[in-house]
Amino acid sequence: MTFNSLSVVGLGYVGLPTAAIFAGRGLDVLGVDINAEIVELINQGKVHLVEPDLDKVVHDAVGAGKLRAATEPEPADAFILAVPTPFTDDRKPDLSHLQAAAESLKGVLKKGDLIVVESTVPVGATESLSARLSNLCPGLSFPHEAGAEADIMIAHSPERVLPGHVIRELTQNDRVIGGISPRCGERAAALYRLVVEGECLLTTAPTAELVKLSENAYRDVNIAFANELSVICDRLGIDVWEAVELANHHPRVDVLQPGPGVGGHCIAVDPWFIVDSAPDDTDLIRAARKVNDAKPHHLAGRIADAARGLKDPVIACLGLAYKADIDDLRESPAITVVRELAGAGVGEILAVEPHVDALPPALDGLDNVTKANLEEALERADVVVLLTDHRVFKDVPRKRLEGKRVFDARGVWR
Ligand code: SAJ
Repeated sequence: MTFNSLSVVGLGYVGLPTAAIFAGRGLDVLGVDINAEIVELINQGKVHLVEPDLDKVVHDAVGAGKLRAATEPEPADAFILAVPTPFTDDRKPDLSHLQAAAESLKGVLKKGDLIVVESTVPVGATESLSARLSNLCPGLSFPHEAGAEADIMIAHSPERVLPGHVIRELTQNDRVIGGISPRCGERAAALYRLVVEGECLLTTAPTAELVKLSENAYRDVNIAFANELSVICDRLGIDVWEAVELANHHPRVDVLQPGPGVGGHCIAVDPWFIVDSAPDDTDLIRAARKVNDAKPHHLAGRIADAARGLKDPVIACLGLAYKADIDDLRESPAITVVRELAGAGVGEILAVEPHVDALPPALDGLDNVTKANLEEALERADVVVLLTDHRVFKDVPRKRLEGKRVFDARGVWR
């Protein structure tokens, strides 16, 4: 059976491009989001996110009549759930958005439908979702009980796209697909093969869940190594960038880049889902989180020490986004650095972030922090801190930094 219609629930960084790409392949796609403003914008062919090429893909799909958005789901052959799965204050997975998204399908599901969970989830969550839905839909059978005979098929296929490269990676990356039963996996693979040029790799739902978490924990551990090295280098008076570059000439060494810390809603969050599932067996993963979370404090401390030696210093902090050339401020270490500097009360802080219009709530209302443009900040600053390696900052002529105290947390002005 082919797929004619698809519904994507959650129109964020992953859901919106996914919806638009399937629509571009000819499926009738409904994007569902609880935010009516986002829905209205998309129906006008516009987007609410900064992601290269996304605006064109969405504009074309809406213009061709293949992509619509609504606040409530409608019947479809397949449903992709791509809603946030953050953690709670005590670092436990918060599955409330995912559960609400799944439950919103109860009135529209019919025999033969496929549901794919793309959101990152702890091991076991996809099967639990099947059990929850089964309680809500007594007329239908679900795969955690009925296996291959189930009316509804459910699989986990974690998104793996890199913000900033989403459109390309959505089609080119290999895709891990874990069905609750093998039939569920096959059905989900048939859906993704419509758009994915990479391989579709079939496994069980719990394995797919752990694979996704492991990918991000692996990266976190490796970034933690680089960040720990940078703290050691600060103590020993060695240029960490040069040390990393030289070490990477070894054929079996590939140290990642140190930075102000690790941000975003994935790498700074997902390792905790593994820790939560196996608290006694996750010393390394936990230590990496600790090292990466400590990095903004280390950096803020060094900047504050330098600023204390100056009279009424102006400190320009370049970048609030968690990484280059995007507008995403979630879990951003840059914001932690600015906040801590503000708390230290060592001078006036000018925060520069060309990708957002206003200061985020974490900084808004602090009386020694204002948003500034790059030109003004460079003009007035005694101390310049590069926190995010946006292209526009990399291009700052080195002459503009002369006579100022510079903290380059990304190593781009060397
Ligand atoms: N970072 C460093 N040094 C590095 C690399 C990254 O400090 O050498 C920092 C970045 O500045 C940023 C953070 O780490 O603050 C994370 O950035 P990232 O580019 O490594 O990853 P994300 O969070 O944007 O996207 C990750 C990706 N996962 C992996 O590369 C294993 C992506 O493929 C996932 O789809 C995404 O998480 C997700 O949604 O889970």
